[in-house]
Amino acid sequence: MTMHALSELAVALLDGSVRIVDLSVTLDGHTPILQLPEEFGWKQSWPFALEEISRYDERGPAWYWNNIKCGEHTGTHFDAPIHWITGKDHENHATDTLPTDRFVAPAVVVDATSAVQADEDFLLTVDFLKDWEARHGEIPRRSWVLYRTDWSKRETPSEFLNKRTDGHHNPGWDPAAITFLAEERDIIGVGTETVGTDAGQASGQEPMFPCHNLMHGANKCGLASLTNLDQLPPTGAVLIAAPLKIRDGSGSPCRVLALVPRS
Ligand code: 23J
Ligand code: MN
Repeated sequence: MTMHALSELAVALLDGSVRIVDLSVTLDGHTPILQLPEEFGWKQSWPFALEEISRYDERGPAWYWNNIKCGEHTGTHFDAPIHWITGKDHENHATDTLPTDRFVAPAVVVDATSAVQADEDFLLTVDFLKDWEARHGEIPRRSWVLYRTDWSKRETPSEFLNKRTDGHHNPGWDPAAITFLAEERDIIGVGTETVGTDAGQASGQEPMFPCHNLMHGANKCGLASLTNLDQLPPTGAVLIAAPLKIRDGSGSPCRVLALVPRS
């Protein structure tokens, strides 16, 4: 008699042969957020803020709760296809309408830490992905591709955002790599450790913000500000990443968890 996969999972979660790795950053007033370019900065994204309503005190003797406030793209967050103009005409492309199969899916981890150590503006290429595939097998369709850079290990918000006089500097994508993943591998989306899914200098790429442009143009999703990617195997993890069900939302902070076989 074969057990159902879910019964096996339930046992594995209990006996520790499947671990749960938290890929999310903590939200507080210091959580780094993207600054929009001055010329478009009519409104800026709200940083995360918390207002205490009561904490077992005169404002509420038995209950603790807070008001919270932030932009949709704050901390570890989900980018829905509707986020970018190229994705605006897809169906079911917003946080409330995305099919739930986007929220639980396998993940592969492409380790580019040494390339990024040598060049903080490193752009991941098709050749890099094909070299990864030669070692780990073809990237399965309907999976997340997580771009490990160890960028999340940067200790201060200013080191993490890495803003200089000529703008932000952090790794990103060669546009052809995004087209390859979207069209030839039919992935769910990509996840990065940086504040957004694109390079710091992506406003100067062609097309500008290629990951946003081409991923969302292909009705695919993004995850940004991930952490703990160094705790994942190159293949074999299952990701749970679901945005809040904001009506017509472009994205949402989310708790991203990875189920990982204990090695
Ligand atoms: C708008 C413009 C550029 C970027 C972003 C948003 C994000 O990173 C985001 O969180 O979607 S890079
Ligand atoms: Mn975003």
